[in-house]
Parts: sequence; structure tokens; C-alpha cells
Amino acid sequence: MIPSNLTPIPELYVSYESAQKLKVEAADLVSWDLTPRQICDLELLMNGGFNPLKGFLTRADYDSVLKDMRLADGTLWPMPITLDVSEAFAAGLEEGQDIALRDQEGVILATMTVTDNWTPDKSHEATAVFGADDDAHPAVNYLHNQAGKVYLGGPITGIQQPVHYDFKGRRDTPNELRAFFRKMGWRRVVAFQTRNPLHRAHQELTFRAAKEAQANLLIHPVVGMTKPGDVDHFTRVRCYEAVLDKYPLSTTTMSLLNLAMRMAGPREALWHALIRANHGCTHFIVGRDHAGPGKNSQGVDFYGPYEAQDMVRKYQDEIGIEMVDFKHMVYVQERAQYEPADEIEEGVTVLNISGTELRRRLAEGLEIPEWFSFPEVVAELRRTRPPRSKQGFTVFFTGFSGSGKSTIANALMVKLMEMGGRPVTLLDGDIVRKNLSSELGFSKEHRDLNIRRIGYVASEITKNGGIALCAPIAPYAATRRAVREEIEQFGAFLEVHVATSLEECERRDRKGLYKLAREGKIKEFTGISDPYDVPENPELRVETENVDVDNCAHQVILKLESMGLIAG
Ligand code: PPS
Repeated sequence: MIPSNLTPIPELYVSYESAQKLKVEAADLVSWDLTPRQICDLELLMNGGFNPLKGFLTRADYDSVLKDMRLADGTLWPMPITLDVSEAFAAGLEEGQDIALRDQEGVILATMTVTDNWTPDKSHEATAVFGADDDAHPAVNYLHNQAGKVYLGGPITGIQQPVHYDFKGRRDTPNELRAFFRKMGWRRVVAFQTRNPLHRAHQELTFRAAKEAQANLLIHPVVGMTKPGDVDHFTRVRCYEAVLDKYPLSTTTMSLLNLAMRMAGPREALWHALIRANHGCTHFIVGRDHAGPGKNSQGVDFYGPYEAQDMVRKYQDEIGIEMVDFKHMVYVQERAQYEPADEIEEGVTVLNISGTELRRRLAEGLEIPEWFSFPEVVAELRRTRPPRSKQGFTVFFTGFSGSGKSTIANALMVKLMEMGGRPVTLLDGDIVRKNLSSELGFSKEHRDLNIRRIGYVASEITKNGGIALCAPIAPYAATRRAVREEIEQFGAFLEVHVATSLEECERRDRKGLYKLAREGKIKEFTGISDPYDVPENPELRVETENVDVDNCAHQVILKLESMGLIAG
């Protein structure tokens, strides 16, 4: 049971004087540069947000969390908080060795005594924690494609908090929030977790939840890492600030939580409840499909809509936080007000705008009515999400060498430049290899690096409202997917498979490379001696045999029009 909000929660920080000493001593330690997700985890470990954890999970705790949602000593804890590192880094460590944990600029945040060092079975972890070993789940995808191969476990000695330059005044540690609640005399506090902008329905439901629980309200948005594709936290916080003004004075406050979400549905809901209890909250709102990651690769939801609520209800007494049902609020036109959907009689006109519909209206620059959201919130969203026809985007051609990618991309570039409006950049395979990637060869590692560099440049172009046309072979599906994810944070990503068959490319053999590859004079040649993953669901597949280049480029233009990316 977590201490009531009248008492402080244990932190892992040492005193200021000890921290200064440790910083100097740590200069001799081996350093691990933390990933963005690990920085989020470390912050909550150190400030007590992840109480009762004292460090990254040991192997015994990890096994037990996977199996029973409990630490080895039986304490409830549903989420494996692990320090994943590379094999090379782990190989150099001895048991009991202290290491320095540093942020991405090299600033020391903590030291850790490495008591455990093991190679986890990630497929098993995926199934145990997320319910399926399916890369369509963002955390499973992270586990397999981003996390290091080895886990380190052991206690943490906290030196200093990670630095945040944004919204400093809105960030609170659990103890700062507890102190605030004490000062304000808030004995009952209901927390609302969110990773989305709030609209009128949310304001209504949270205010109603607080009234029902006879509690004050804490809007507690996640600003660490959320689901790829979410509205960025800068925009969201400006939106939340606008909504905060709509609550009666001194009933409600907002604090930002630097959590890295896993989108693990029921387990995540339980984890969220524990974190809120640590922050001194007595009640926690859980809705339908809390922290749901969407659909799996078979198109089926990963979790049932009420699994998260059932889970939190089951453990609420053990945690010491009471679950409050999230009421689905809808707008009743006749009465011009929001009411819970399950309390409405038949025959009245109920209005609702789904998340998908909202995104469509923003994307197409259509009206968003005042009954749905506050004008200040809509204005903020419009600022960051201009209509699609004004956003940047990336067209990513992929296909065999000689398939016609560059030729089509060049034709497309000219057509787009004729239309005008946005700057266009062509990142052709050959051009990139002359400039950006001149030192790279064609091993899997080098190809991945090459594609990631192209993806990075394209994402910057897209973010800044330009059009990036990429035309590398990009033979690996996982790398293409990573690039897609990076770019989709900022704008549309259109994958075009230039589906010229290998036989045809070889027959054309414009550069004479296939001949050399067949003779073994070029090694690792895509299609001959190196693999090519055919895109399964590209936005567009173009056949080039018996179709001229102009027509192929025109097909892309039509697709862009149908996606609303260029005005018709
Ligand atoms: S990758 O796999 O996406 O990084 O390749 P990419 O950057 O597009 O570079 C492909 C061009 O390099 C030439 N080339 C080879 N291609 C494939 N395999 C091997 N081993 C190889 N060696 C040289 C080839 O001309 C490719 O150009 P395109 O324009 O695709 O024909």
C-alpha cells in the first residue's frame, strides 16, 4: 500500500553534497548513454513515481513481473522497467560494477550497481506483457527493433533530475504534488491520464468524475513518450492550458508526467494507477480501452474494451487508489449540453465527432463546431496541423536496381514543381550515396544506415512543410517501417513500390551491374545475392513494363490528390 498523500514518498536521490562528490568520482566509471525512453524511466525511478522500485529490474524481479505482475517479493508491479543495452556494452561489465547513467549530452544523472546482466527472451516478454508477439504493437516493435539485446539490473543512486527546458513550471515530482495537495488541503484527488488534446466532452467527464468522487481534479497528461503519431506534447500542453481555464477556480490543477507509455492496455492501466497513487492521488479515471494500442496485424483489437477497467478494479484496494469509471459523454442537441451516453432517453439528437473525423476535418481545413471543442484548442490544433494540402509529405519509392525509381521520381519532381507551393527535394539512391552516404557499402548494416539517413532528412523536410522524394532500393521492410514511423509524426508517407520484375530489370541492365553481379564481381547485389522484401501494403504499386514514365508519375499525382496532399 502506498503512503497516503499526507506523507512523502521515498526517492532515490542522494543529498546535494553527496551528488557533487559522486559526480566527480563517476568520471572514472564506465558510462551508458541513456535512450530517450530510458531517461523517462530513470526520472520516474529516481523521483518515486515508480515506487517501490529501487532501480532497473533484476532478473528475478523481471521474471516475476512477466509471470505474475509482481516483484519477486510479491509486491504488485505490472510493467518490466529494464535497462536494455548493446551486447558489446554488457560484455565488458563485471557483476557488482558501478556504471554512470548519462543523458544524451553526456550529463550524469545517476549511477547504477549492475547486479544482473542477462539476455532476455523478447518474444516471451512480448507475449507475457503485451499479450502477443506482434510488431503491430508499438511496444513490441520497440522491443524487437529498438531495444538493446541485453538487460542490466540493479539499484540506482540518483544524482540529478533530467533537465527539461519546456513547461518547467508545470512539471512536478510525486513529492512536489503531494506537498501541493497538502498545502491546498486536497485530501481526495482524482487523476485524469491523457495523451490526447482535451475537448469539451473530456472537460465535462473529468469535472463530473471529480464531483462524483467529491474530489479535486488533477489533469495529468503524459509528455514523455506516447503512441507514435500522437499530437506533439508542446501543442497538447498549450491546449490543456486553454481547457484548464474552463474549470471552476481552485478545483483543478494540471501537472505534466514524463512517462514513456507502452500502450499495454490493462497492464498499463494498472501501472498508471500505481504511478498516480505515488503522486498522491486517491482516485483514478479509467476509460474504455485505456492505453490501447489499436489493432494487431490481423486487424483485431489487442485488448477488449473493458479489460483495463476490470484489471484496475481488481487491484484498486491493494494499490490504495479508487477507480472512477470514465463516462462516455455525448452532446444532446435539444438540451445543448453534454450528458453521459448511457443516461440518454431515446429520440433525442445526439452529436459526436470521433477522433478520426476530427483529424479529417483538421486535415481538410473543415469546420469544427464550438459544441465539440473550445475555440482556443481548435486554433492551437490548426496551427500545428494545417490542412493536408499545406503539410509536408514524403514519397518513398522502393524497388530493384534499374526498376525505374529514379526516372519516375525525377518526372514526379518536375510535375510537383510545375504546380508550385511547396519546395521539393529529391533524395535519389545514387545522389545520396555520392553525398550523404559516400562511405557506405551494401552490407545489411550499411544499407540500414543509408535508409535511416534518407529517412531522417526526409522527416526534417516533411516537418518543415516541404516535399521529399526518396528513391533508394530500401530492401528491408523493417527499416522502411521505421522510416515511415519517423516521417508520419510530421506528415504523410506514401510508399510507392516500383514493381518491375527482377527479370525485366536484369534484361534492361542499364548500368551493366546485373551482369557483374551474376559473374560474382559485385557481391551482395539486391535480387541476385541479397534479399528484397516486397512491400506488402504500399500506398501505391506501379508497374513499369509497357507503361511510360509520364503515366507512372501521373499515377503518383492522382494518389497524392486522393490523399488530399495536393489540391485537386
Ligand atoms: S540501398 O540498399 O537502398 O541502400 O541501396 P541504394 O542506396 O538505393 O543504392 C543502390 C544503387 O547502388 C548501386 N549498387 C548496388 N545496388 C544494389 N546492390 C548492390 N550490391 C549494389 N552495388 C552498387 C546500384 O546502381 C543502385 O542504383 P539504382 O538506382 O537502384 O539502380
